[in-house]
Amino acid sequence: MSDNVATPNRFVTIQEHIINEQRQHPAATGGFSWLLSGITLAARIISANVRRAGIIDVLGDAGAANVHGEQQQKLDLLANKTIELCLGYRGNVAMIASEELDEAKVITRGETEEDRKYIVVFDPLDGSSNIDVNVSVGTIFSIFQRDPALAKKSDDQAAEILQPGIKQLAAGYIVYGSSTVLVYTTGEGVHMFTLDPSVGAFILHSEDIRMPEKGKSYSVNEGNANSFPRAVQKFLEWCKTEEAGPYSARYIGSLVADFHRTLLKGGIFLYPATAKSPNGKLRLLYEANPIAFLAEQAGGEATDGQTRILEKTPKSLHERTPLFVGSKQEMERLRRFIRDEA
Ligand code: AHM
Ligand code: MG
Repeated sequence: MSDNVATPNRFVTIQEHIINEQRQHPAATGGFSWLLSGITLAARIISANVRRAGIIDVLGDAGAANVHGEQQQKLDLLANKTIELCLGYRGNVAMIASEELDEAKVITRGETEEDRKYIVVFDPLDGSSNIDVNVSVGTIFSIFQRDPALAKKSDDQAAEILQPGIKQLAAGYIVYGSSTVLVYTTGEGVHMFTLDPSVGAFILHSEDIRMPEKGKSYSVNEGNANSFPRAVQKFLEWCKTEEAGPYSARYIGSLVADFHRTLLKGGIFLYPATAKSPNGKLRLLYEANPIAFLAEQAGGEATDGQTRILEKTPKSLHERTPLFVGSKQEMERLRRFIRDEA
């Protein structure tokens, strides 16, 4: 067994891991670790609710639509509230924004204005339309430092959130699958933890995960293929040829779960522009950015077909983007099809 896998002789909790990472930055005050621990607390609470869905009354529509016009599920709202509560009292969060909130929320509970230096954006329960049928769902988060220069340019304080993904301090996701797994990066590799529900702790599973350079599957909602850009259609045709493998198709319909497989096994995930979603379906700030940060940290790539995701500057909170993310070889092959069709 390799050294970076938890064995009965070595249990590393996520708290310990975060503190060890922080020690490598002598100027760190510990505030950032405190913030990350708020996210892990929220993850444990959401996981407990997801695990009891069907027993407690959390399944089904909440009876309202979010800013995207999508029906909110009870668990969407519960997960959103849980994260708000777990972060809102940490004292160093200035603003939060979420898929389920129409607008960014300014948090005023910090001790001083200087303490309130972080912005957290999140998708509280990604893939929630799958929850009623017991399919994996997840939480995605992304953390930025405030940028007062951006605020000065606008009357809207939320303008500080509109930073390119390259400025993320940390990002990660929790997948509520056959086990609950948390994956995060602070820009120094990608690390994965498994929740031990009996003791309520996230235990290190593997450090510095590398995405294989090539995988065996592609992941896309092919029901929309007729309206994909021609280059994407051609790439998918190629994936089915003998020359290519052929690749296997794997699509769960929960970004977190589809990306988690891609991270560990390699391959490619695609959500291109479609007739129904001409700018793509997924949201730049709290879906594509954190996933792109993790992918790059693991040696993979993420683009919108033209531009590296992490270099896109969002113009609005809920901006959508096409997303192509995966192993180096599949991303290079896709790029060639896109170039040939240009
Ligand atoms: P959600 O955040 O409202 O749950 O929507 C995002 C989800 C992603 O998890 C997933 O990749 C995608 O929507 C699936 O979309 P589709 O059903 O069009 O394939
Ligand atoms: Mg989502």
